[in-house]
Amino acid sequence: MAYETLIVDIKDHIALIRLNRPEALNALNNQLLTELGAALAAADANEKVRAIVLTGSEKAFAAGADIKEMAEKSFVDMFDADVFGPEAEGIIRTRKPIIAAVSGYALGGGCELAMMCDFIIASDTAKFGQPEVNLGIVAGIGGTQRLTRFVGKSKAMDMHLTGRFMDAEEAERAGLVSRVVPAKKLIDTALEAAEKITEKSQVAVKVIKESVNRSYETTLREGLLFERRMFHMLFNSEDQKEGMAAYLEKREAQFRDR
Ligand code: DAK
Repeated sequence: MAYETLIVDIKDHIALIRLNRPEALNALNNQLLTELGAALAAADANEKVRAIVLTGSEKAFAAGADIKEMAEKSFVDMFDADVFGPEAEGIIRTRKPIIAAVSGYALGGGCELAMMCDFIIASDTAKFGQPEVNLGIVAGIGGTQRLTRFVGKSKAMDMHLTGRFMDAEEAERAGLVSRVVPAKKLIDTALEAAEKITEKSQVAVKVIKESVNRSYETTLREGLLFERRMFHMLFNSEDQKEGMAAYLEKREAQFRDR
């Protein structure tokens, strides 16, 4: 499928999806979110793809929801169309791992989009923020919920109430991003991380993604039970037998995703 707001490149089991609205610092308009949903669904359905890297430009991962598109909308317009509801659901429904490679601004919906991915690798130029308060609104695609879980109440309140930006170093310290690398190495680092994932058993990879995400959805007791049952279940996979045999025989495992 041809996209106008994305550049999609599939190579060696990795789908690299680049947001591409440079004239608006990759602001998330309806078209971009619809195309992103379609690209993620296509990557999820493509047997060749085992991991996804989502990125923007050097200046901006995404500077938020498109203010020009939203400015004149009424409550009923937003509510009736359930703006961003189905799009966000589509992103988090993706079963393959998504790494956000963030350079420059990740603001408002851009920060929320990065947080919907499975982990974030940031360049040293990255700036995260939830500046919706400056527009007289609140975050609407998970910012008050996800940022609070990533960085705790105090920092989340600070970010949402003052609208200040967090640089990459602070974001790493606070646990929002998994690593920070020089801007020039961002895409290579994200692709290397994705490649590592592609070498694993894809059965285990999917179970791990579901299990970690379960920690956000349930009590600790239920989450521990879910994890333990998943662990038990994987002993029914060929990849578990192969992974353990390879370890004992001191050789590389040859996973078959079975
Ligand atoms: N929307 C539309 N256009 C944007 C944009 C945005 N969010 N951000 C930047 N642009 C456009 C600028 O208007 C400018 O276009 P022209 O004026 O040249 O036509 C172009 O990108 C370059 O931007 P600047 O000239 O401003 O570049 P600077 O380097 O000077 O500044 C900046 C970069 C990122 C600091 C600045 O552009 C900025 O403050 N941008 C706005 C950031 C922001 O407030 N983001 C939060 C948006 S609100 C909802 C769910 C979620 C949301 C809403 C509803 N529902 C469930 C209903 C989310 C809301 C948001 O994300």
